[in-house]
Amino acid sequence: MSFEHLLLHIEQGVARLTLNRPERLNSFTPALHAELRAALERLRRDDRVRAVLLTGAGRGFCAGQDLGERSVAPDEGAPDLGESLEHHYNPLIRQLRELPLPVVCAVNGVAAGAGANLALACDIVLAARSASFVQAFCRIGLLPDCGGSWLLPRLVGMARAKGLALLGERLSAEQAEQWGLIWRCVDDDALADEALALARHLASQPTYGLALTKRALHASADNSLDEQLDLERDLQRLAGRSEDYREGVGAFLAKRPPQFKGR
Ligand code: LHQ
Repeated sequence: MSFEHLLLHIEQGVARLTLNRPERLNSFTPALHAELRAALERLRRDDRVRAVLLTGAGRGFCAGQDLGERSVAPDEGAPDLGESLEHHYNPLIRQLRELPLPVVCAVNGVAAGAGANLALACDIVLAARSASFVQAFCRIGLLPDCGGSWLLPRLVGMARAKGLALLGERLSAEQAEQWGLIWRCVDDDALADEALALARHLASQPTYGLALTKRALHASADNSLDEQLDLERDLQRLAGRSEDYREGVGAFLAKRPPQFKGR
């Protein structure tokens, strides 16, 4: 499978996906959307792949929608941006959230608009110290999309979510870490290695259990404690039937490192 705007490299259980339109800060076009979704679908079906690492080429991570495609002439009718969300962005965010694999995002530079919220939709977000997050939507008359209006208040609380979304100021990676928006901010020259090491670690872990963990945490946003307890019971039942659970307990009792197969 070859791509024009995306690089895909699979090694040691990790699929590294690199958004590759650096001259436009890896902003999204329909073609990039189509490629990224096709790649994620392929990874979901590939048994060799047990973790995904998403990053950007060049000095930015992703500047959201390519606005070059969006200029509207005065005599043109209003565009239907809802169509773009329905057909491109929303399926992408759902696909990432539902992927039964851990997704690490290495934010190598600015993440703006949909690019910022794409990063936040990943499971573990590392960012280079020089990277930043911009809810740029308000600067062009839009509201946060790609799940941003749902995720931001849950990650950083309503006061900070409103500040970010209504002001559209750059938030540094360090501040993002301090606020709990991301997992960790690391030195620029360490980002690629640390992100890969993290993804490789995750790829050696009980993949099915991690997928169930993702499901439970996502569901918690809308569940009562009672509902969540029931869900934990049901998912733990499934986890307990996995080969990796058997291996984990066996290895613990035998005082040896486990060899998880992801099943
Ligand atoms: C760009 C872009 C860009 C094209 C930088 N497009 N060229 C969903 C539904 C449907 C439609 C609408 O959108 C959405 C979701 C969204 O994502 S809405 C939000 C769209 N994104 C933005 O509004 C961000 C626009 N970009 C910026 O504000 C800045 O470029 C940021 C803060 C990202 C980076 O600033 P700088 O580091 O100062 O870089 P720069 O502005 O100089 O950009 C570098 C180049 O990249 C430049 O091209 P040039 O030819 O002058 O070198 C920019 O024009 C281009 N670029 N973002 N989204």
